[in-house]
Amino acid sequence: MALALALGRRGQGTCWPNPSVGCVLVQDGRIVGRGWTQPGGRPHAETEALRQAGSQARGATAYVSLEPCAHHGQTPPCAQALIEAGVARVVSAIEDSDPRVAGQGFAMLREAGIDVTTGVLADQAARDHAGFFLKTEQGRPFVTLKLASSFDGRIATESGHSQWITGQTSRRAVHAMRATHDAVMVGAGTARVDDPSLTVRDLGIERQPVRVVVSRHLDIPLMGQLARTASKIPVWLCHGPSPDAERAKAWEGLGARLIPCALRDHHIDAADLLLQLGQEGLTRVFCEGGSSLAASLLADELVDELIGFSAGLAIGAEGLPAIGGLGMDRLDEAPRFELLETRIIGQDVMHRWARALR
Ligand code: AOF
Ligand code: ZN
Repeated sequence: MALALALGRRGQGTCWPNPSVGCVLVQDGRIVGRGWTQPGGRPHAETEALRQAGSQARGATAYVSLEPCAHHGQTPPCAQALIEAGVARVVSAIEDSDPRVAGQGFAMLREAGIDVTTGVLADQAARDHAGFFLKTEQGRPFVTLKLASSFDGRIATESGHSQWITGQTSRRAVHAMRATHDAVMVGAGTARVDDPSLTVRDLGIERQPVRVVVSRHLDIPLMGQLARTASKIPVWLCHGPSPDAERAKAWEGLGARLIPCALRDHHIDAADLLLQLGQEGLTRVFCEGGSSLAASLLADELVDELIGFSAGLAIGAEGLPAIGGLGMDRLDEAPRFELLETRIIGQDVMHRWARALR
């Protein structure tokens, strides 16, 4: 199962709107098939593993990191494929939250006389599939907020100079993290000041994450990196009601998708923003600031994982803080996180935190 989970994680960032599942087929203590969900979400993991195993699947045990599906989608159900291949036993990590499956995959297998065990390494599976579960259960994707800052939590000097606070090794690690998400998201301020391309570079990946920019007025330069590459790598612009018509037209002409979102207190409502992204099929979003977008996500407790890269320099109080105002009086109102991991990366410290459940 640990191997099935690891195989499943290979597809993270490439399978949305589907979960990234892994499957291992074992016959007499020997692995006869391995598979994971393919780019775009199909074929499913089981199909891949069964294809590899061929006739050796008969009598084998299938380890699957999610309940095998029971519905007729664009392909016949995986539960049926496992039955037809003559698999003797299915070990699954966790039930599927998709209402078309939810327990029915297990039921189909049991009815066919297959021995079914579930709940194996369920905690890890819940974490790996968190984006898919959030999307099916709450309608929003999993949100990772990554902030690279000075020792004193600043992301730029007063004049906006920010390149570079963290080192090259950290920036490379960030590219690898981007690749495990369906989309990379920034606020309009960051898009204007940094002119980022928000792509994954130098890692040999084929499928780029969607680039999401949140801008109430669509106030994003039409001459920058995002505009230049919008016809090749998706750019989605999340904007408020009645944006500037000319800019909207220009961006659509460049190939960007426009996604209207609701406002709250004159800003794009973070909760609605994420619901819109969930509706579009995203399961995992990697937000890289800036400080206002980070603050609105944190204020609404919509950050599931927080990743900090802290560098050994001090910028001081005039610098731009990593996180904008949260307007709280007491510490018990502060969003809390639990430490998952710390790592030294080059000269920087990477720290990863999970949203604490209250
Ligand atoms: C599996 N194995 O590898 C994955 C599963 O649109 P479809 O027909 O591809 O079905 C998508 C649903 O299948 C998705 O919502 C989830 O319930 C399940 N994903 N199931 O047996 C897999 N990726
Ligand atoms: Zn399936």
